[in-house]
This record gives sequence, C-alpha cells and structure tokens, in this order.
Amino acid sequence: MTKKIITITGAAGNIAYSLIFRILSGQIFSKDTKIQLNLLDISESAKILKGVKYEIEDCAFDSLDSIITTDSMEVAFGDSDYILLVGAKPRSKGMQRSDLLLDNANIFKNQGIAINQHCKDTTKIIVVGNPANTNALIVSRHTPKLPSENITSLMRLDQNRAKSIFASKLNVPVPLVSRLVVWGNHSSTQFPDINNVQVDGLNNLDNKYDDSWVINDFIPRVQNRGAEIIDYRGKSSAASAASAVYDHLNCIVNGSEDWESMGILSTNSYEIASEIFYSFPLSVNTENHKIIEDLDISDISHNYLKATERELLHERDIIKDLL
Ligand code: NAX
Repeated sequence: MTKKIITITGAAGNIAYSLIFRILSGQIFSKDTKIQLNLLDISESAKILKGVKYEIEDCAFDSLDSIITTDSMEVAFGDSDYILLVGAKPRSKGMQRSDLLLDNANIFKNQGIAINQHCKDTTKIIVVGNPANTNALIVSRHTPKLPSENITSLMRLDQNRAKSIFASKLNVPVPLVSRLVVWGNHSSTQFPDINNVQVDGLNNLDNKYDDSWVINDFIPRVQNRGAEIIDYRGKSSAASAASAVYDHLNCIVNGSEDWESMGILSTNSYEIASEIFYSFPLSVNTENHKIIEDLDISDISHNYLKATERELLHERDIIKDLL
C-alpha cells in the first residue's frame, strides 16, 4: 500500500464540498493508494469542517486513509504530496476581480511562506482561489524550495467550458474534441483558442462554423461563463470547478494525451512577458509539462494574447509589494 497526502485549503467551502468527494471516489490514484486528507480552513469554519469530516467518514471510502481537519498551516502543509489552494474570498455578484486581488494576496503570501517551511521539495501545488494566476505568482515567489514547474494555476474549468460549448455547436460528443486550449488569465480576458482544434483527430472543420460565430459568440461566451453562472446561481461555479480541479490533478498525476491549459510561470514563450502566471498550451506527462511551441499565431490571436497578458501585468503591479 502507498499513501498520498492531499491538502485542501478552504475545505469548508463550496468547491471543496464537491472536490473532496470526487477525489476520494475517483480514479486518479491506483487502488492500492490510500489518501490522507489534510483539510485546512480558518478557525471560524471549524464547526462546518467537522460536519464535512463526518460526511466523508459516512461515505466509507475504500481510498481513505485518514482525515486531519485543522486551522494550522504547519499541520496542513507538512509532508503533503499535493496542495490544492482553494480557500479564498470568493467573488460575489457584481464584485470586480480587482476588488479581490489585495484581499486574497496576503492569504497566498502567508500560505507560500508556510508551504516553503513545511513541505517536501516534490510537493505539487494547484492554485484555484482567485485571482488564481496572480495568487500562483505570489505563492511561487515565496516557495523558493520548490521548482516553479511544481506550481500551476487552474485553467481547466475554462478549457472544459470551451470544449463543451464548441462540441455543442458542432453537435459532437465532448471527448472527441481535442487541442482546444485557453491562453492567459482565468478571467474575462482569457483567449479560448480553436485554431488548432481537432474533432476525432481531424482538423478540417472550416465549414462547421464561421469567424463571426467564433469572435462574437464562442469567445465571449467562454470568457464570461463564470459571470453567467454567478448570475443564475447567485454564487460562483462550485461543482464544475471541483470537477476541473479533479481533471487538473489527474493530468499532473497521470499525464494527458491531449493539449492542456494550465497557468504556469511564463519564461517569455510566444513573447509573453516573463514572471507572470499565464496559461499556455501544454503537453503534460507524469514528470513535468512543456509548452507546445511554434504554433502559428494570427494577428487576431496575437491581440487576444496581448490583452490578457496586459491584465496579468496590471494584476502583478497591484500586488507587487507582496512579491
Ligand atoms: P467559498 O466561500 O465557498 O469557500 C472558501 C473557503 O475558504 C471558506 O470556507 C473560507 O472560510 C475559506 N478560507 C478563507 N480564507 C482562508 C484561509 N486563509 N485559509 C484557509 N481557508 C480559508 O468559496 P468557493 O466557492 O469554494 O471558491 C473558492 C475559491 O475558488 C474562490 O476564490 C473562487 O473565486 C475560486 N474559483 C476559482 C476558479 C478557477 O477556475 N480558478 C473557478 C471557481 C471559483 O470561482
């Protein structure tokens, strides 16, 4: 039997309430792997966290080794294999992302410092709490012990949304759609890119949609899907976000045959400024990830890439004192 320790922050929150159960009932790890869950939330949420723990126990999962609930970062992060940084103040109806930035930046700075003190140098971190890309930058600056490749931010929800909307337009099953990636920030400036998309391995799809649909319908729909969900639910995406975190973790653990979108530390590929967390098209294997290089970027695509880069540089400016 092997054991993996998975830390989830914001464990009393909405995303965690789906995510925990997906991980424990899922198939990311082999059957002989048992999971120790370290669930972190603030002390005010201790009672809720206790209820969540009882519910996890009531599922009698085969995959569960043990559960630790805590408000101590030292306890939560110590020896963890995977740290899922979900906890943050969520964006509510009408709230701008910029309002969230400084509120959350301090949380991620302190968590980065604690992770660096207590984690192993093989620990992998997925940043979910918004603004996820910029929070990932903050974490990476405060975890010098970890290779920056070990830190990624969640873009899989955007990729899943884009794939689903695209598949629906073409009236094909979602799993047939590949090489659809999302560049940039997890925000309304992101660029869902279907220039290389394949359906069932084929990429000659020109007669299935036109440029006007892509520019006026598809791209804005994906960009604003989060706001659309908030509009309907009154709360931000939770179950779909949890599902995307599951998918992202699965890619990191098991690799992927498709191109994947993840926020990573930019090192100037595609002339995107370095030192921001930017989502690129990646090939991901069980060891690491690599940017898919040498894609043709049209003038239109270039404008989208630069717009979302500008937003990330602006976010970085706002929190620069915390880096
Ligand atoms: P909830 O408000 O339901 O839960 C957040 C939890 O975090 C709460 O239990 C809160 O007590 C806890 N928390 C706050 N500060 C903490 C700290 N310092 N340490 C540990 N826990 C802390 O939000 P939820 O709906 O679960 O969303 C969590 C985060 O995910 C939000 O920032 C949200 O904006 C973000 N999202 C990111 C997405 C992405 O694709 N990157 C998509 C979904 C979601 O919007």
